[in-house]
Amino acid sequence: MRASLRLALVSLAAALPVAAAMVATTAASAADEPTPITVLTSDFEDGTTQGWAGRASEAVAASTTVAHGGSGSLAVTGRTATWQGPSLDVLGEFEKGTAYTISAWVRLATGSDNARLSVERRTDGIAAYDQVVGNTAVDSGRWVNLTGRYTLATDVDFLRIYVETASSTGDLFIDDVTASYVPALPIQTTIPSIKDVVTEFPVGASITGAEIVTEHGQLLDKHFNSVTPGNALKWDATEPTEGTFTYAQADPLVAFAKAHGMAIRGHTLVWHNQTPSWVFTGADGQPMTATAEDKALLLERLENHIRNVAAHYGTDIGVWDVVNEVIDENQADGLRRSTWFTVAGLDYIRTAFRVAREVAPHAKLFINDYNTNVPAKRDKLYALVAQLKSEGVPIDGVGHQMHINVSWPSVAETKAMLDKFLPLGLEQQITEMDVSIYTSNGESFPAPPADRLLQQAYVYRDMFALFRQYEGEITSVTLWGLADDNTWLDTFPVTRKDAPLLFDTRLQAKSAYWGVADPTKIGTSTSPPPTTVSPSPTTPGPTTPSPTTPGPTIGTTACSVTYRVTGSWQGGFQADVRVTNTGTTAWTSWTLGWQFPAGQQISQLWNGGVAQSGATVTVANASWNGTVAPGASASFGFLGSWTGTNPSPAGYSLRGTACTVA
Ligand code: 9MR
Repeated sequence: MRASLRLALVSLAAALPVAAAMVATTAASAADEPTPITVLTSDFEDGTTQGWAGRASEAVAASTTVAHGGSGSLAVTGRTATWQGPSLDVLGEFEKGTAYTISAWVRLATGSDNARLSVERRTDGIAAYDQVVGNTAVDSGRWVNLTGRYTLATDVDFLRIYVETASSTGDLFIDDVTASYVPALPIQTTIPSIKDVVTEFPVGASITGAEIVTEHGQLLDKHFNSVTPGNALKWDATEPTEGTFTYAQADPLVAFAKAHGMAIRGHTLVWHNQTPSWVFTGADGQPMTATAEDKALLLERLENHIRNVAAHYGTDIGVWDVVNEVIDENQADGLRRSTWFTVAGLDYIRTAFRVAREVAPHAKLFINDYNTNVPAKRDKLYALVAQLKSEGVPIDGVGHQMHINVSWPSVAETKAMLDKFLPLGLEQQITEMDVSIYTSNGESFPAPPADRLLQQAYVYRDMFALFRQYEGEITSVTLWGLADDNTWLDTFPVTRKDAPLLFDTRLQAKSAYWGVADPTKIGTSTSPPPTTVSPSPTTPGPTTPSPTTPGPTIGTTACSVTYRVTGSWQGGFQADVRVTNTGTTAWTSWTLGWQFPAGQQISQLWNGGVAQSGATVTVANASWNGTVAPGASASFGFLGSWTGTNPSPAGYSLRGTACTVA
């Protein structure tokens, strides 16, 4: 470890409260998250630059002119471009697949501007820039905090975090920069896979690079059989400058989907957002207007874009959102006044479908929009689709985004939305479903309230029950994200933590998941909590065995145990335990006991209920992994603390019967 970085490893366990076991409806995961592990702290209190450098010729130096905390900060002077600023090598600190929270305090020497926090990464000399925190107003009068999350999703040989400004090149200061992460929990492998439960249509998730690595990739693979790259196929990602096509973001996502046999929805060929400004700039360098010349150039660019992007993926992409969000129900004709429309009229839509059909004749071509349940919007969309169809425009389906919340819309309104389009004989897909826990812009919860999570579970239950009645007509249902740790709703319509998906921020099943997988388990103790917190010895939780709990049906000596420490840090560790039924009779429940040899203490356990008294640990099955057939196994995992040494237990017993140690 370089001296310039001070690695502050915080014991997870020491800070963890031991709480009573909770059911899904009593608390939210965010509140239960363990203390993050800090991998980087730069406070500039020692009079050095602590490894920070400029990105070019600008100078960085320790300073006492201003400081956020203590008396030191880092001053950056001599900037000649907005992208110049302080940067730090984090190649040795950041691991692929781990979600880091990066925080930095920024202050200008004079004036005001916007500041950004980003990561530059390079692989084999090819650079890419990932924005962690977007434009944030900063000035010379106060310190402003930039905090964002970053997951490295590719192998790199260069990795630096940096701060830049949007328009000015004046001197600036940074201070108290930290990067930390919360260790991932293993995914629950014994709960039903959504894709096995819902068989009427593929069930998908929108993904970024962060969703295909480590535990996220495992969760995606376990539950979903379709994916939609959330941003990677949009125009700004695929053709940032005219005629230069890049697939660096999307290719790994498509490769992952193919390797795991998942369908891929291509999103999106034409949209008014995330489209570079050059697309709408005329040959004269001016913004395009409704002239014949500009229209011809715009349609030519559109055609060239679709030919390249759709051809690049060929038959790998079976569905394209050809046009996205083209409806504005407040217009008499129902058509959004985007630059696409004002320059090219309806011809941009006609051209897009025609070219997409030509380049990807195998693919189903969709028109996609939000709020399609709202009658006014629904009817305008219907009118447009009916018109396009009557003109012979090759349109195959209607995509309903379904960005909804816990109290809106009703099932009846959603049913009316689907029924409206049935006479057209087109496919329908739910393309971007999420269920916000918020019902107004004024709300903001530090952690998702229990009643909202319960409401959300019922919404997922009722909506999926509805969708499943449309087998053959609804041909795919996609959620806009994999888990609550990465959702666009954290910053829209205001910045606040939302929790709109089936899995919580630590990838554990929420009641919402059970709403889809098995509604009988919503809000009962059989529903695994978002984060399973171990019961304290004096407060038995729902999964802790009571003395009267009937024991497992065990034949002869019948178990073997694998105990594996999967991660260890100063004072803390994570372990996986697998207990295998080596006997001849199925168990209907199980209780595993052991002695910790060196004072280890369990602070949090998942996929089971734990009681610890001194060195003696007893773990009982959770409701969903009690049944273990001969030859099969049940697994659970835990976080614990240790001091001195951390040896594995010497032996295990299953309700009094010794197990072999594998
Ligand atoms: O999920 C996307 C988010 O990361 C982007 O910042 C945002 C910006 O336009 O777009 C989000 O995806 C949108 C999708 O492409 C179209 N329907 C609405 C989605 C949520 O905004």
